[in-house]
Amino acid sequence: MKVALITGITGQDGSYLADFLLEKGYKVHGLRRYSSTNPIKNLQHILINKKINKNFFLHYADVTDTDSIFRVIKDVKPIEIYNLAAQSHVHASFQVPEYTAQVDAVSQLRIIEVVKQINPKIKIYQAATSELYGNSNKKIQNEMTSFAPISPYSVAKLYGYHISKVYREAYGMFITNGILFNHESPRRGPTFVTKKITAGIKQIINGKQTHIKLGNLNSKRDWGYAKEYVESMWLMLQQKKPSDFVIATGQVYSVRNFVEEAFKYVNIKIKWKGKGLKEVGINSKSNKVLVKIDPYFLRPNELHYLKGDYSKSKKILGWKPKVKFKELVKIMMENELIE
Ligand code: NAP
Ligand code: F7E
Repeated sequence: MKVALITGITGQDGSYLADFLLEKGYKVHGLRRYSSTNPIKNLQHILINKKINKNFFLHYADVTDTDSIFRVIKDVKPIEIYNLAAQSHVHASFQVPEYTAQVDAVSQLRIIEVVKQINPKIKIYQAATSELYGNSNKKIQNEMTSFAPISPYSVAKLYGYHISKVYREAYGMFITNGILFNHESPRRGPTFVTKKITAGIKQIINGKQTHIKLGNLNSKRDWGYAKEYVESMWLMLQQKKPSDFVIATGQVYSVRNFVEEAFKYVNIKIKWKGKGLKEVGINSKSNKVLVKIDPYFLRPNELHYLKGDYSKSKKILGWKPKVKFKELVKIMMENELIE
């Protein structure tokens, strides 16, 4: 039986990847932190399912703690490691930059070094990110586009990306960087903009909140569906040679578009009024203000536009996105309203 180890298993991607690998017949091990506030929310469905939970194991460890990483890798003997653990919030990385560097940069080195010592044949997936591109002057970004990170998060991830390449080239280790563009789902953390919008709409409908406070409505992202992005991680580790791959939809929508589409799901048409910090989103029928701008959510440095070219992944991995923007919003809203 194949054995995989997932760091960040309690997060959005880690939990979908666990589902995917269990379905493929893997024995799945994951790291959980003592300090997690809600460590098993995304894993509850696995833990209660007797058919699959016999192949599922959680271990207390932290990617900033070398001894715990060494112990788990030595005990578990994985053939594949998916390093998804991160302080993954870009805005938060401006508030905890040093901590972000420890978790998002140095931890990848830590894992690679431990693997090199225990069994350098273990394949490693590193969660790189479209944030590496920063405000690129290219209209569409691919594996050849140069990086220009603009946040402590993306600078830390740039280290993770390069150190993976260094060990790949210097020691022939199988380490692949997945350059994934934004991907969302009902399991997205509550402080990321898509989940904040869908959860906010539910609160408004239930009369528990009057409006949603947001930051920059005009930034544009290439948003895909997390559940289908995790398959690409696995595909990357099944190749003969390690490489780096962009995973994206090739379509771009703004935060404003997301707000409009999500409200449309509950039959509310949003009209916009005012400018800058005074701009508001209004229910076009009742004239109630449903969206306000709060400067707290503006970033010291904003990444304005991302659009990914996934043609290399399509050609080599045979991967392409199925769920596009409108379907993604529908999946998230549908789930929000039944939760
Ligand atoms: P997420 O939901 O924020 O999950 C992050 C995971 O990392 C959680 O399981 C968290 O555990 C764990 N973690 C944080 N610090 C840790 C530590 N010190 N030791 C061990 N585990 C730790 O992130 P995601 O959206 O699933 O993303 C997965 C990975 O892909 C991340 O590396 C992210 O940076 C990267 N990425 C994400 C996107 C995206 O759009 N989602 C795009 C590109 C790249 P707790 O539950 O204990 O907090
Ligand atoms: O912001 C704007 C915000 O925090 C998206 C992470 O998974 O994807 C994610 O990073 C956009 C930004 O995601 C709010 O300014 C407006 O322009 O949902 P987000 P992100 O920063 O793109 C990349 C690829 C990763 O690698 C990261 O790990 O939305 N925005 N108003 C807001 N964003 C938030 N969070 N909250 C707001 O109120």
